[in-house]
Amino acid sequence: MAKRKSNGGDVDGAGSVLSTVGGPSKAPRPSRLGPPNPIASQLIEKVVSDAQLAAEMPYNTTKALEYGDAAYVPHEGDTETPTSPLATASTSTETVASPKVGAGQPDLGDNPLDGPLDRVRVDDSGRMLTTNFGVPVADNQHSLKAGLRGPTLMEDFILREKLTHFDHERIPERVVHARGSAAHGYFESYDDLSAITGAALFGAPGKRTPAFVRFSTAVGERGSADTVRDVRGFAVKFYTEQGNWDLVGNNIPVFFIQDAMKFPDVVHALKPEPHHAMPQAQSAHDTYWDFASLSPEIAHMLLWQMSDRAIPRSYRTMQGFGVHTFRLVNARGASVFCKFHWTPVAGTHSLVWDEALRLAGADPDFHRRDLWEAIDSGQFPEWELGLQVFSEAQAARLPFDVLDATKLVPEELVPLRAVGKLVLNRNPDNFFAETEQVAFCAAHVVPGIDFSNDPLLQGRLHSYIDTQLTRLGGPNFHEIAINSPVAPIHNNQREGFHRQQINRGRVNYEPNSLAGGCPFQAGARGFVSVPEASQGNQVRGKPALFADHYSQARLFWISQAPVEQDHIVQAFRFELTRVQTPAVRKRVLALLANVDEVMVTRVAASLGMDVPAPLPPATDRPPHPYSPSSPLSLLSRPGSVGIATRRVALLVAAGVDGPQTRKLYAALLDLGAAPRLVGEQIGKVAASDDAPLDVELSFEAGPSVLFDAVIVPDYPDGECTLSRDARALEFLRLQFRHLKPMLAVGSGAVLLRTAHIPDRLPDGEADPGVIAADSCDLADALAQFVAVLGRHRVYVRDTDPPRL
Ligand code: HDE
Repeated sequence: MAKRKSNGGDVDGAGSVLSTVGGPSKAPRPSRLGPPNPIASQLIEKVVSDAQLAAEMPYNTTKALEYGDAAYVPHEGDTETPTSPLATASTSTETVASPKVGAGQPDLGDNPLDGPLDRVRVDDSGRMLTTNFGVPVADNQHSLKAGLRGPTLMEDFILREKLTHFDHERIPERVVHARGSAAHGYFESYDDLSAITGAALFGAPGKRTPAFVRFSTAVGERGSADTVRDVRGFAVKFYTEQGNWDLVGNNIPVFFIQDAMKFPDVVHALKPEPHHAMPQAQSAHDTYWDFASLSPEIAHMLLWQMSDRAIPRSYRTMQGFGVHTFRLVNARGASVFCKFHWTPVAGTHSLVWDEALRLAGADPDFHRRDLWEAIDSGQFPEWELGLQVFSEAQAARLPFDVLDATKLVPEELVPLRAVGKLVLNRNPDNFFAETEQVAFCAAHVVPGIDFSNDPLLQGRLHSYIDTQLTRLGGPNFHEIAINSPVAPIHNNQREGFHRQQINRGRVNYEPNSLAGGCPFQAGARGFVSVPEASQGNQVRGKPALFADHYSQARLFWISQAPVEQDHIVQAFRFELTRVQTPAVRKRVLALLANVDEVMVTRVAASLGMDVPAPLPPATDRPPHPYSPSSPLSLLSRPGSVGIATRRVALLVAAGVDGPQTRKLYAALLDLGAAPRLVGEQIGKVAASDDAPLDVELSFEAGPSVLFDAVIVPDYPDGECTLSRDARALEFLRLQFRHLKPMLAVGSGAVLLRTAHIPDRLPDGEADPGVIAADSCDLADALAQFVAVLGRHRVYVRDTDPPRL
């Protein structure tokens, strides 16, 4: 080895420090590498500290713990701290700073991608237009041409960049749940649940965890209407300090099928028929009912799907369910089963089917708009999280298998425990960046939460990441801002399309000594799967209890209020009338014949058919005789927000009582409702006083279905021109038909009479939702109106066929 001294400094091994290949048998420690040079000094520091760090780990101290009994106890990886930050740097030049590379040297252990979304929020105020690479754009109106009338030039990199980006603006839509809307918010824990779960978000009373929630329909394409009959997705992403937990649930607590193997089949059957791509976002077609009637495990889901649950008034008035049985695990590794329930503070409310159909045309964005408007006006939607917690021994005593996703656990058998609330308090800044690019995954759980063996859930654990690889273009979708956790991410995964993280250092494997063992395995501090014993031979099949397809379908039916039962029968009538193949219709009736005799008789009669012989059941076991379960009725949860966010139309035309209209308008606003003046066209109408009213919405732009209730104020002259406008009369008739509260003040009642609105129910009783007030008892009438509106709809008015 060459040894040279110069200016008294030791340069032994300097050449090896300068080289990236080979070196002496003993780590070199020169004090300089030639003429004084700060970077070279750092290179020495880097090489020396690097060698020291590696030497700290003479062997893999935890290797033996990977085997045999020791493997049952997760162990933490061995780790050493470097003597200099440069030891783990990629380069000795990392301290060279610039406006692009920044300071260069990170805080050790830091990953700025975990930071709040502020890091990617962009605002253009006061800024010049630029290309994607920051070049200011002088002219955004014209392409570059050879002369004013000449051909466009290939050289126009600005035009090409703009068009190319535009050409690729779309990404594939979700294969299911393509249509959705989302919002930010937080989850607040009521208690310390550490006795049953190690999940940190439940760690203390008052603890808040950021959340992002996406609601969706399941079947329709991205541009389909919100109000179609369908199960709704209720997907919650909790950004916890232990990583992201995605509770990817639905607004119905049971599912169509029992095994992941059948998911592509049920979705294919539900989606538009493949030959002509119709119908859009509808289950009312042959292929769905063909599949359904050959898959009797669907019976329970069918009842929910045909109920008003499948046409919610708002995302804010839906329950949410985790559907599967999950496990909660405490720090000692003890686990219990758990079902998750979200209960809306605003109550559970639904549309009327005819209203839902019309809304699909009048406002396909009805639910998206509703969520946005409520949040943007500060009326933050809230849900309470309830847990049904039960032991394995309790589960074994239930009359069904808790691993079967077509069954629910009646609240009478295992009560709900309220453990926290979810509040949505911020709309997204950008639909695509947040709502479209958010990627939920049923497999994303945190320590303290684990899966059960539900064979539907087990299949989901695969699909969600897999689908994002195509939808979001590669394996780095976790770096998309909305998806990245607030918990630190540190691992040895590298590269792939669209990688943003710039990983420092040369180590991308574990075990290592060259990065002091980092990132080291977390051991007991990490996610540890419940040590559940598995036994049995390999088999494709289902447990015997899964074969009871009808007991809980019947439980749902007998738990419904009469009006809810009517709606179920009418929904079957609608769907099966649209089916074209008689044999399919008949088979559905044969399936329903196993659920309830009265129901199937009514459905058959509504189709002009006889009740066929029931489908042969898949088990000899007699059906379980459940008692009705009141929480299964939508009407059991009226909510506690009064008329907040309810949309109320005040029908105004020339001659309307101005002071009274203004008073009503203000009173509704004070109660949190959203009143609008609706008339023949926008613009001023002369009121009874000197102050004209400004119409906010016309009958054609704001038809009846957009409103929860209507008020016709007084027309002091007794003459209201709206009585000659068919649109106004239709408005009132549809309000009536859709069971909405109607208040007519003074001679406003004339308009109701012209529209033939009955103020009596068929049995002769007064309709509580058709309220006539003389101006003198306006306060009482308004109070009655508000009370009825607070209960959502006037279900006692409901008749089949409708009276108007
Ligand atoms: Fe999904 N589901 N699913 N699902 N699911 C998807 O993931 C899948 C199931 C649910 O707002 C997809 O990112 C399989 C049950 C919601 O982004 C996909 C099976 C429940 C959302 C997928 C199921 C759900 C999805 C499509 C049976 C209620 C929307 C795009 C084994 C508990 C999440 C995507 C959002 C989305 C697969 C069954 C709810 C393809 C294979 C049961 C709310 O991965």
